[in-house]
Amino acid sequence: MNHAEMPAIQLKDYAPPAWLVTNVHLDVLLNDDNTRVTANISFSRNPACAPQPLILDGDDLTLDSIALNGATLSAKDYRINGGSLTLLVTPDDNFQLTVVTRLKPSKNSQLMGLYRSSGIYCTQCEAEGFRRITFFPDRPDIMAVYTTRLTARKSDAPVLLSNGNCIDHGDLPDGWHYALWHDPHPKPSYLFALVGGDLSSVKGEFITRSGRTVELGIYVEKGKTERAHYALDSLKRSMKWDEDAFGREYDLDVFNIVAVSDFNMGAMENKGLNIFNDKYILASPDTATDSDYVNIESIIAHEYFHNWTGNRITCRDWFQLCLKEGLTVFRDQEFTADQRSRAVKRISDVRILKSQQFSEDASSLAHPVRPLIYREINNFYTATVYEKGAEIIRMLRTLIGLDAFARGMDLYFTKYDGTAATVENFLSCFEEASSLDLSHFSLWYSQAGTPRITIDHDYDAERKSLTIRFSQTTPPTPGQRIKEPLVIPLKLGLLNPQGQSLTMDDEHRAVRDGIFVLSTEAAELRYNNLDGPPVLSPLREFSAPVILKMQREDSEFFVLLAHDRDPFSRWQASQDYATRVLNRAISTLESGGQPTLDTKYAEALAHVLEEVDHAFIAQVISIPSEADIARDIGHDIDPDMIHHAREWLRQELGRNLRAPLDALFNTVLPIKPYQPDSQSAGIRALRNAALDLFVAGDRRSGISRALTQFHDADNMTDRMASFNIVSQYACPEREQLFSDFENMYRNEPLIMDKWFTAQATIAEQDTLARVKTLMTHPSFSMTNPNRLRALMGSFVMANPTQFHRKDGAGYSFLSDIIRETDKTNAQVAARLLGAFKSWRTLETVRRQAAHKCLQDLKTSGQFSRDVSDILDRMLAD
Ligand code: B3K
Ligand code: ZN
Repeated sequence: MNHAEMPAIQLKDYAPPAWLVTNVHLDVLLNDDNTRVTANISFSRNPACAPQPLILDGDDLTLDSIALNGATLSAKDYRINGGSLTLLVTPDDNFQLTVVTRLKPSKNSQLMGLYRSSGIYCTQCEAEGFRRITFFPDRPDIMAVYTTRLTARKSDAPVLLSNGNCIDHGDLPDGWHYALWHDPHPKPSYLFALVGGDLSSVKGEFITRSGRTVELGIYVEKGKTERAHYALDSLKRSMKWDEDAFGREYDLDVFNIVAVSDFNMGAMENKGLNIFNDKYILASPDTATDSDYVNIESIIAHEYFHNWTGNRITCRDWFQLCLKEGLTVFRDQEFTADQRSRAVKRISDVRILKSQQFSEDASSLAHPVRPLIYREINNFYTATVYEKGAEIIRMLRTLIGLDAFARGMDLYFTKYDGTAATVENFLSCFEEASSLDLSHFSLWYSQAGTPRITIDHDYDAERKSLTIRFSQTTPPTPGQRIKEPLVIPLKLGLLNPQGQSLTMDDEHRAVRDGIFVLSTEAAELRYNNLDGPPVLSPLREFSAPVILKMQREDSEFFVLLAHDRDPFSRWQASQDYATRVLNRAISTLESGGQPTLDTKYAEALAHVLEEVDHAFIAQVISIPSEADIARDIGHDIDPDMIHHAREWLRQELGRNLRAPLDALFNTVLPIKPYQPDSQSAGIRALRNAALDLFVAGDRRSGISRALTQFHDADNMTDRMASFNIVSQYACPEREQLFSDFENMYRNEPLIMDKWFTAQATIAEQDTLARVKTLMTHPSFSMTNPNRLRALMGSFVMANPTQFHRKDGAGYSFLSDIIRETDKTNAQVAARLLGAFKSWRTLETVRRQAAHKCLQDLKTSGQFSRDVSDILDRMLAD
């Protein structure tokens, strides 16, 4: 496909549907490759629209029959054309259509619609998968009540689940059985789901605040129930939190979650029947790391929170995707902050935002949080829609205050419950609650790109006054050359050089509760009666998703790192200083010199190591990633040089911090028997971040310490951390370690994924060959998305020196993978292709190689809409 063949869908063309659906009755006979779906769909004319023919969506369907009010239609009564079915007879204002389709779930490798994963029938309908089950007006503003009857052989699928409540079930002759599910809440087709299979479950219950009992079930592959308890516990905590924090109660008698092993993304919020990638359900201390636990907890919460923000109030059209995703990410971030450490959560969210969203905003794939145009909607489930979408909600709360924000949310839930809403609907609730005009603020939804804020400050010793000048500019992005100033809330602080907080008013009292709102291209603040030049803390809590440019002395970073009262700013100071050191080192290395490290940095870190919030310290001593450094440089990037400089800094820090690190292992934080709580996880995070530096500083004794940890560990976190550290070094013990690991875990696919990833991310010349060999490993499969992401995904996304090999071999490898994967799973192929998105920022040789590779790919054949769309956007001028 190319641009010309892919119609552009534009927000400005939105029109309400001429036909509405009130009820859908589905009768699904699950029978492997002869599955039959009978859909009885009740239509009614939308009185608000001019009469129009009925057009239904369909994708890759075999139509058995179609009947209007019970009378079978003949071929001349309808037309099937590409992806649609048009009814050629004019129906009454209310009518019923009966559509019978045949499906082959085992042959469905796209993992959209109804498919079979390890023998389990399951569905994925968001965004446009329902049309792969039956012909239907597959758009989110059509909300209907669904009743689903599932029939299967009992031996094949003893468990039969769908949305809503189970209202009947029973046995049928010849070993068959059925279950009837009814979901009373009108919903869009993308939230439909069914599951059939031989699954085990853990069950629980939750009593809502109004006293209703909800039956909870987590369904997993047989023999894995022991690993589903944490997911169940996370679900209960999520349900309670949504009642306490947002006043939202669950609304059905059951809530089920099913884990499957072939899944295109993390999880899906189908009404009352969430379907998950098993990676985000299964956990035990022996099989999952602390970060796996954190992910499980937050994804369970995210999908559960969608019940209100997404399901009861859904999106009018797919342009409004951020309405449910940005808001729900914000809600799950707040949940985790309340369950664990707020500061550490903010730091890790900002790390993700910068690494994924800022890089997207700076790339040829940049787009607004609410795009104006798309060709393939699956390509817009992006960090911009999700993470920047969440930042907009956070800024909104900062701007209008906690109380008005809570009132606005309540209004939104009351006014728009049961509807398919828009960003405008959402913002109007906050305008009403705060009496503020949010029209300028709403530009955050339509303007792409990361704003640059420049801050200059001058201290006038004679007048004892400080002037701070702010200016903002947003660089052009594809399709948007001209940018307007945005409304940017900046949480500011002033400290004296001894690190004490200065609380004082600016001349015009423009700063309220520490927040200055920059809404013009440039602005100025003045503080008087200052005895000396203060240190400015410019963006506490990362109050806006911006890139800051500011002239600062090295000493200012050390003051902030040691004393700022906002832990996020302390962490940011550590990262900014490290970035400065790395940039200087790169210049020195480029001119053939040998960099040296100012010992003040190690001294500052040594002080931090004496503190008590271990998870926070772990974040401070983890220096910026190679991708972070590349983003900071922004152009003519040489990944080898960045790698070299970063290795140098890790070695220097490891050497300079040897004594405190040693003390930390031996006396301050000795290994204790495993405990799962978040404080113990913080200790593990710190010990392992410390181990990483220690090994960098002293390879011989470090590796032996890491190997001991690997073999002695009583939990997966410590085992995996030591494994990942040793994998980075071409030491004699490494291959033995790889094979020990393989022998321990060869029957555990999710753990083998970690093994694939560790090997795919080695920064050595022969890694590409290693990856190719691993593709033939018995644990690998080209059709399982988790395996693909673990091996190829990690190589192309998380191994900058080897993917961007100067000879272009990494690029041709990815092209080959795309060509092959696109035939079976277009969504996964398009995601992998995203690894090229920053190709324009590379130095000339690599840039030309990447460009040529993309051009060759484009001309080499027909691709899915998903891949063609990404290719076209990456190559557009
Ligand atoms: N809503 C789903 C994502 C669907 C992706 C479709 N390509 C999961 C989530 O965001 O909660
Ligand atoms: Zn979501």
